[in-house]
Amino acid sequence: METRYSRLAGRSMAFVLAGGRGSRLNELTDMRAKPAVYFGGKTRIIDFALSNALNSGIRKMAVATQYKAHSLIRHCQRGWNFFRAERNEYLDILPASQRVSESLWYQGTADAVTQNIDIVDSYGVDYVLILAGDHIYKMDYEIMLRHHVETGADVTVGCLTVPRKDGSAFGVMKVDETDRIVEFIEKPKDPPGMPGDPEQCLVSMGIYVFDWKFLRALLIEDADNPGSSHDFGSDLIPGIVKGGKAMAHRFTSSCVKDRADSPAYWRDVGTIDAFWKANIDLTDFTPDLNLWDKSWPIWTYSESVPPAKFVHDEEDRRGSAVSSMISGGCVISGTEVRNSLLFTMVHTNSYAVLDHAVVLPYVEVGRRARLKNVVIDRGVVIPQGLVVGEDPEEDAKWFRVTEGGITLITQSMLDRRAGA
Ligand code: ADQ
Ligand code: ADP
Repeated sequence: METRYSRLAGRSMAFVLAGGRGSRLNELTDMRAKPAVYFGGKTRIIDFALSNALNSGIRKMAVATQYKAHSLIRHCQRGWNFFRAERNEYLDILPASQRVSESLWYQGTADAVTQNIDIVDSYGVDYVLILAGDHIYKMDYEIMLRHHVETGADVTVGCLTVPRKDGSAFGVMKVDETDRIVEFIEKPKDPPGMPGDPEQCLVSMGIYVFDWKFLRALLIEDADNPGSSHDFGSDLIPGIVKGGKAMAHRFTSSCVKDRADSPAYWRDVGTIDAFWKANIDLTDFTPDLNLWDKSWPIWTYSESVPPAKFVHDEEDRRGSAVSSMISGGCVISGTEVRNSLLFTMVHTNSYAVLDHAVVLPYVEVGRRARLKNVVIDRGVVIPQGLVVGEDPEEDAKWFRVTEGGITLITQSMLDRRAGA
């Protein structure tokens, strides 16, 4: 019978790459890195990768940060500080800090690991799981580690299928009948379709398992290569495909504990439209992403706040929410909330209507505001009577209206409007 000690997770560390900007999230990443962007009411994007690692049994983690890392670092310090070094559990935050190299930043994703080789060495692990800190999914990495060990691969690449038209944003691969990768092209202009399914392509999730000894040697070699951009997707993985053994590990529903029979959920919430939709989807009757599963919790830093409160105002208008998720600390006073997701400590006032709204923490919604198909940034004060989502031309004068018709509202946009 399997015992805890036979788990490969106990001999592994997770190295989370969390330095990317995520520029397609526009003003949502003006002040914070993409992995620190809020998602799902209580959590931030990075909590998914870290929770997957924790739930898989990994107790050694490092988070490499660089771009606008302040709120990300603060979040990790507040929410992920329960590791106990005396039990060989570690979570290190590794800002690009010129510790080793003279260059100011991590040059590419592989360089982020190279600059911290000594720290990985100190963990004494056999396997390193490289993760991206900016995707929403649940995955048991123990299964991927086992696949890696069973096939004796040099690297195992997590992969999934996407429509071919979306393939250019990814590393795209071709595999043989054993799922050995025979070709890997980073962000091809014209991605190859899959045999038998030409409108789909097999793409990298940007997550990799390596034997640490192998990766360590490869990183040292790569650091000396002036022609390399020191990036996993552009340099290291294509190199291994040519000269070694790279295996594809398919992300399917059997990689997810609770929903073995439903399609595996994975989202890159890299645009405002995708971010809005993935949050609003959680208000569905049966959302594809199950956040209610106690066997696979998404851990986070959670403020101590009172439960959400719904009040009839003085004029007896009902504060109500239907098909919505309302987080702790919210006060819904005389407001009608429909198909919306409200994060912690959102306060709304009488006669206001929120419809398909994603409202980040600490937002105030003034009386008679009507907001539809919006994303509202943290801490925004919505003035009384503001109407958004009914006249796209008017909205576009002040706010960011996306291709998909979603309006992003930040405080600086409102200040500009108020000053005009
Ligand atoms: P991209 O997502 O374009 O492609 P990248 O921008 O390198 O890759 O980001 C990967 C991860 O590393 C992100 O989590 C990002 O935040 C982080 N990151 C980026 N630069 C970093 C740096 N210098 N230091 C620390 N962290 C950094 C990659 C792969 C593709 C794959 C997609 C899947 O290269 O092959 O298909 O991920 O999304
Ligand atoms: P992010 O915008 O990435 O969420 P933080 O959550 O760390 O960044 O903080 C954003 C802003 O909110 C900061 O200006 C901070 O001072 C403020 N803030 C953070 N926590 C609270 C709180 N409990 N009450 C009021 N303001 C807060």
